[in-house]
Amino acid sequence: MAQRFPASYYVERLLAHDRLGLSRAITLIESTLPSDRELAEEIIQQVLPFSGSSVRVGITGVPGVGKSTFIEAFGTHVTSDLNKKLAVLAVDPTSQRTGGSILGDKTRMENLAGNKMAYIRPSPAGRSLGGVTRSTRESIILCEAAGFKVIFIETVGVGQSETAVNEMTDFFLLLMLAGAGDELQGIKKGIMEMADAVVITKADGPNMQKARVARAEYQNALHLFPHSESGWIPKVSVCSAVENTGIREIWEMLESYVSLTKNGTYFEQKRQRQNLHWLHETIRQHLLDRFFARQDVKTQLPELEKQVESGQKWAFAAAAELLKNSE
Ligand SMILES: Nc1nc2c(ncn2[C@@H]2O[C@H](COP(=O)(O)OP(=O)(O)OP(=O)(O)O)[C@@H](O)[C@H]2O)c(=O)[nH]1
Ligand SMILES: [Mg+2]
Repeated sequence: MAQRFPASYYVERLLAHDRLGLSRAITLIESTLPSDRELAEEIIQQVLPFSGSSVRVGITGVPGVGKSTFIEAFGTHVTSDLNKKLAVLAVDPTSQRTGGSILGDKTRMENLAGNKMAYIRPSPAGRSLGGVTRSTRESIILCEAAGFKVIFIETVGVGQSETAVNEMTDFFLLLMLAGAGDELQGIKKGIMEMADAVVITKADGPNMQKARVARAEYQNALHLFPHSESGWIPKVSVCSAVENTGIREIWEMLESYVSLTKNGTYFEQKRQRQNLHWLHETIRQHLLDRFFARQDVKTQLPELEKQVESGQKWAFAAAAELLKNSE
């Protein structure tokens, strides 16, 4: 088993903004061992009062859209031009690529990876979506306690992980390609609806014109969605991470969102709602895990599944049969 320290060690190191301490604390919260969980929860509880003061930004888009290159350029702007400490985390439950997509392509983030103002942490490998989201959610708190003022959470735009990332961030950025075909490139309407901004990537060279057209199209598409109670109207921007154009404007947009929502109560209320979401989500997940781990469920379920499939038994009756034992 990996080396463990008393809770006070992690708390002190985090509050001293020590990177090694942060890495060790994240490794601990990624563990599923019951003794580690207890220690992890104690640490999080203690640093909670020192968390919350960052801007949490979700970044998503289909594979190849340019997320890593964008994070490198955008992150360099945040750390080098704005002098803000940045943490980059990921929710990537599918990732088997050398322990996570972020480090897998370290070459695309060369600058950030070697930057003292930036901290990059890949998604824990080989875990379920529920496991990865819990770790990332807790890592946000640890990074904030360790003095990070901006947090990017990257995810791949292909499934449920966007919803989870949307539930842990203040601002949600969707990266899109221009002219890569309709159907919004397999991005589901629900994901578009979550976006606070759509960023059209690779707006350089021969792509420039297409990017401008796409911008107008997406702006129209976003207008059709119901307006958010925040009063924010989702924006579309274009950028080139390679030529470093449009990057500064995206940060300015983010700042105008933050000042708009902090001007009233929306910013804080959204975070409170998210906390409640994680409370309920954790309870739901725990009950589900316990239910499916039960011996009687494990033995009876396969047989009931067959009967339901063949029409011998009614689905609700079969479910009731299993559930009545837990009441
Ligand atoms: N011309 C141009 N190419 C870009 C730009 N950004 C990224 N690319 C290229 O697009 C390809 C994919 O970029 P990545 O940053 O790896 O994309 P990704 O979304 O992280 O991809 P996955 O990690 O596979 O999901 C690479 O070949 C990049 O060099 C850009 O601004 N302009
Ligand atoms: Mg990538």
